[in-house]
Amino acid sequence: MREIIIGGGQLGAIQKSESRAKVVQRMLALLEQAREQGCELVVFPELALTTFFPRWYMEDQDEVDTWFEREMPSDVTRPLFDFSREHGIAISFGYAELTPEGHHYNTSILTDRQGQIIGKYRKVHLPGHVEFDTERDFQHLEKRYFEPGDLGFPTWETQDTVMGMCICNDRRWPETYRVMGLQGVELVLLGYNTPSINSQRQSEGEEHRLFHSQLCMQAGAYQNATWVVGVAKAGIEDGFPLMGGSVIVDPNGFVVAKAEGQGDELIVHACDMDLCNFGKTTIFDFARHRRIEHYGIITRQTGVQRP
Ligand code: CDT
Repeated sequence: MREIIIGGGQLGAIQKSESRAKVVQRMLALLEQAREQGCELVVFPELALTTFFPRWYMEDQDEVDTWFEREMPSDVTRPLFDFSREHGIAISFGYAELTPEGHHYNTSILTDRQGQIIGKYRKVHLPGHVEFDTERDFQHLEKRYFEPGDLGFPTWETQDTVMGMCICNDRRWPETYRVMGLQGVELVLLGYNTPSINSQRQSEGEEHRLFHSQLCMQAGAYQNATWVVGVAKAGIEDGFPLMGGSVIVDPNGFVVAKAEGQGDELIVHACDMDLCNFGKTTIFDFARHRRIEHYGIITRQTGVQRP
């Protein structure tokens, strides 16, 4: 048995006016709960340190850059890394990254149990749009503020487990999980900020959105025989609702832990990484069963070409 006690640190709403320092205090409170429950790894949401700023249209790049982190750890986030080291709890969380070369990414990092960053992922599937869209009930400007990630979907061996990360919209794409699956991933960590309503189709409400979110994570877990930990930033941010629904999904696709509310909430499960072995050596033994001679279109072609 290779057990890791994993916490999903769902965050409730973060208002536009709220400081990073205050959010870090909330994350530390969740980490303290996680410590009491014996967690060895805690996963936080996408863009965990601030409100979901891509809902706000901005033209001034200096203003945009105020939402980005130029270093990690920074003075304000260092207490998270200190807590990780002092208590032997690895952490993963998302933030907006501004590199020294001036690139903007929607990023997640993973530490080891000594608080050292051992993995970085930059979001590949950026949803939304570039310009202000008058047809939408609210904006989703990730394509304006971020560049697509340039690191692919790497995996890392840590805590005797192959781990990978993806971010929010990535969870809807089977390619995300399969690229990591082909590197033997046993634990996929992901955070999200998902509006409770579709800005282009009001009839698509929260129940519908929660269903799609969970459907994707359960499918990704089952089809790659991997654990998936999906963690929301939820609640109403300056009048705009984000859904909750944080889950831990086992390698059979079953949900084994689920958040109940839309506030700060820790979900916990003792995850045995050896549960991945059966699927990986039978129905999803890729080496024996995949037929790559028929999959070329997946990397040759982006959009649909009808017959
Ligand atoms: N943050 C993020 O990626 N949210 C998207 C919303 C899609 S609608 C533009 C998601 O897939 O949940």
